[in-house]
Amino acid sequence: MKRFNLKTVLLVGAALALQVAAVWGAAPRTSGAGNALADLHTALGVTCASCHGTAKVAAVDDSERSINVTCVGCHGNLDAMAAQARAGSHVNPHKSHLGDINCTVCHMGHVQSKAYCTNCHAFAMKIPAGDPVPQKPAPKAAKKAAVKQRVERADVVVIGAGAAGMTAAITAHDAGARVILIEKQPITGGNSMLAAGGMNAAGTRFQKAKGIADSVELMYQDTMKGGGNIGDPALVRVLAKESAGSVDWLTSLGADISDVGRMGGASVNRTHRPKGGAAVGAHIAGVLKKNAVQRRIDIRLNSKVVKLIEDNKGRITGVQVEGKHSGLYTIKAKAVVLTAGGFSANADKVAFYRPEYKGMTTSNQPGATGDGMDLGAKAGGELKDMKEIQIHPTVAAGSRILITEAVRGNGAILVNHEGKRFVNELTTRDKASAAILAQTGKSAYLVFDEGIRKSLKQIDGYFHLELVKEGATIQELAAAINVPATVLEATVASYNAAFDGKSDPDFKRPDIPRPIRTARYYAIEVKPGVHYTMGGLKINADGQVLAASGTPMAGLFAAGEVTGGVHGNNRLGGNSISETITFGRIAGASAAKLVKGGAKK
Ligand code: MEZ
Repeated sequence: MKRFNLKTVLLVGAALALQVAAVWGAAPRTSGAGNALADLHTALGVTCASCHGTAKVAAVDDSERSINVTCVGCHGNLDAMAAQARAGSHVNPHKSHLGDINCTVCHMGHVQSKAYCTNCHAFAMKIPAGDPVPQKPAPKAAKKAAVKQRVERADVVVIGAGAAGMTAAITAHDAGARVILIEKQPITGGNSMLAAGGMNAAGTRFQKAKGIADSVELMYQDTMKGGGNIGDPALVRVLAKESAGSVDWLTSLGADISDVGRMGGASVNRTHRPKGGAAVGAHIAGVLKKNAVQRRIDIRLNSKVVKLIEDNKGRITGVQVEGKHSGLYTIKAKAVVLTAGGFSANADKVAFYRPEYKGMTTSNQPGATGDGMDLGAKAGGELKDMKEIQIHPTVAAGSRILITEAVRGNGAILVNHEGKRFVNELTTRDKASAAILAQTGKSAYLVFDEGIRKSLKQIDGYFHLELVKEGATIQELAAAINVPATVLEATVASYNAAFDGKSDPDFKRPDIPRPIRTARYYAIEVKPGVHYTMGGLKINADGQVLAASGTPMAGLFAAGEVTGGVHGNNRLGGNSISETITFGRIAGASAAKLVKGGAKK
């Protein structure tokens, strides 16, 4: 097949835009906007068969892997595309934390793509063939249901391919089960992909190497206290006890989580992240995906589970799936694991449970809509703590970009529009968020210096996204963010004195690892945003979903944010990735045990 350079394709495509209307009648299924890849390619004389193959034109698998092979064949892979980035552009969308994703995630083939970057980033980004265009509504599932559905079989179906799902799938696979991992979004990773600060674990080899004295009991106590002592003690014990083993497990799969820092509410440094302080989520999601692919686990993207299937004894025996291209079908399974995440990106649901959060931004990916909880509840699972919704104190103002708590952990302070500190920056998220919402403009500035910047690699990303204001002196920084210079100078001087004296009399911050005295000086305006939903399906320590009666539901397991009970009324930073790995391993192992006949249910 002829190789096209993307730049050429797009330039020629633009020049031919007027001709597109003329060829429209001859074009295959298009978006109707003249700006889908189908339109651009057709205008260039590229036939349907060039992309879809001749055997069965338009036969595209739900994961769109086949079509992606063709895109890559002509244009090169993401690395090749990233290498061609336009000079002068600081944004290189082909090189991102989303990892190795299909071209059709952001560029629409025929129907509107998800255009992931523009879902979260505030900067204007013109994505070729990525315009949001009005679409004809997709055919209703009910119509397709009229035709006989195909039925497949698996030992274990895992619903949701974030960290918990990929972990459960890998664990069940390694225990001998035949696993299908279903994901409604066009990419794997879920919210875990966006996790920034790190993974909490107590008593790890990395803590020991740094001389950090921690214990399972201390992590348990911190987690219970941070969650208002309403967390399920049995689940919190498991989280703390298994955490070091989960770090070892991830490390054995190839992850680097050797750097250790501190998050709010922790008594010691126990938040593990890649060396140099890179974001934890994209790294871990990449490692898990690679391991799942190496094991040839059947991962199906663009596939939404619409129903859990029960037998006449109430056992969960499979799922009904709606594939983007394949329509409705059934997978019969001996065990189903729900790992579909929380509902922070479902504004209606958030407002239903907490009307006061109506209209608030979220740090979550768009798929975090709570479908997994709905599926489990509809099948008889008990929901708990649904009103416990976490507001993260530091989402960059005017965006959905989370500014990781690790910036504060590594030394940054929160300053109000009057130039003053107003809270212990390492307090728990509920308290820090409430303190920010009480300030002028319901926002604050996160202030740090070059030393703190150098201590945490992920800060570079905030510069890249143009979220940072700066100055060569504190005075210059004050001018850049429009706060009184003398007040800001006094605030920083007093914080540096607290660092020198190892005590923070004003706000009782428990740990000041660095002062703020190395030019340049930086500030990011931050506002609280919906970050995490602590509530969800009730589970036991084996990862079994519990019915209202308290008895385990036969064949149904769950792990991660879809569950409730681990975090009480406030999750500690770093406990989410920890939960996904530990409970993902437990749910995967329990499901495999059921398949092998070793479990009660
Ligand atoms: O666990 C989290 O939510 C987390 C570590 C977030 C962050 O601020 O980085």
